[in-house]
Amino acid sequence: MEQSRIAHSIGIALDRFIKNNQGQFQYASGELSQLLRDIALASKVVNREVNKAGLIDIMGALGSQNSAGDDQQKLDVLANIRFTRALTKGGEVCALISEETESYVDLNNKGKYVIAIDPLDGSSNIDVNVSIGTIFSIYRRKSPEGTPIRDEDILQKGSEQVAAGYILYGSSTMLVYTTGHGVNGFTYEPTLGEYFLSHPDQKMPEDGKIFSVNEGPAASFPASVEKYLQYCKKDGSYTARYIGSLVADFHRNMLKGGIYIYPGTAKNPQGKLRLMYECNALSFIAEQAGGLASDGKNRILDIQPKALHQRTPFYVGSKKMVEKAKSFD
Ligand code: AHM
Ligand code: MG
Repeated sequence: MEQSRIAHSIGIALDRFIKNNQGQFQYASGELSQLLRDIALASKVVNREVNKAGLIDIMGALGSQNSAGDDQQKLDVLANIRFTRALTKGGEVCALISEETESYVDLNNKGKYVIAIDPLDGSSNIDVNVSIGTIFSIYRRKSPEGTPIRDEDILQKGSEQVAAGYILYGSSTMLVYTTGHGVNGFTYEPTLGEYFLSHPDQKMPEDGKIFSVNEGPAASFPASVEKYLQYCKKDGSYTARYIGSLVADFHRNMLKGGIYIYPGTAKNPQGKLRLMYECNALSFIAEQAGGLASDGKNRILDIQPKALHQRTPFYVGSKKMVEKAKSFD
């Protein structure tokens, strides 16, 4: 009792929170905790670079190099380098799946964990000073440590995640994660360089009034999505909010109650979003917060991935809204 009161005290630093809650994890050996700390550390570096984005651009335009003498890189590539470096040094991860690399990257054969990451999501917003995010899913490898990575280690269902989270680089920077025992959100304090618990045991409102859909390609949406959108617009009681950064749209809907939909379209019949490093993590978090995530028919977490960069239609958010959207099928 006392332990859980301390563990959930608003204002507790992320490191201490991870340590206090380590015992909740079935295989508690400290490695998952270290892995979460590695991600948090890399996210601070990325946050610093995101905050300097405009300046980097100016310097980039002058053809300058950074302090290490490297040519200036695009932020999403840079973020991939930062996370890969942190996870390589940490040693807990055997294989890394990233939006930025065609096939998975072998990190450390002895590592127990596999990570799928979108290092910087929201590419259309990176250059225009609008919120962007990092999304990550963590799995335990299935093959014995020290042996070569197998497909079964990489292509795991979302229901097998042992932890997942996101970092939102917004008006403030937040790290939100779950290890399957609820969802906790931490806000970054830049002058102290530390995340502090600000949103303990987050719950998504059961119902909501926000729908987040890019209706540009609506002419090729499935009829069921069209009907649901008409339903949302029927009496003016719903409101549309769409940032175009999945993490930011998801985060707002989790706090306020809402639904995010990216259905199949003529351009992307399977939707635009990637199952392994965009949808699975947010689906795990949504369910842990009392929400739902579906491809319109099936639970996202039950989909068996067949390829690293597989796409899926994505409906995520407040339970009643996702159920309602599915009911038009
Ligand atoms: P990205 O991985 O290239 O950044 O694409 C993913 C992003 C999501 O963050 C966002 O929800 C979606 O693409 C927006 O797509 P659109 O511009 O088609 O509305
Ligand atoms: Mg992405």
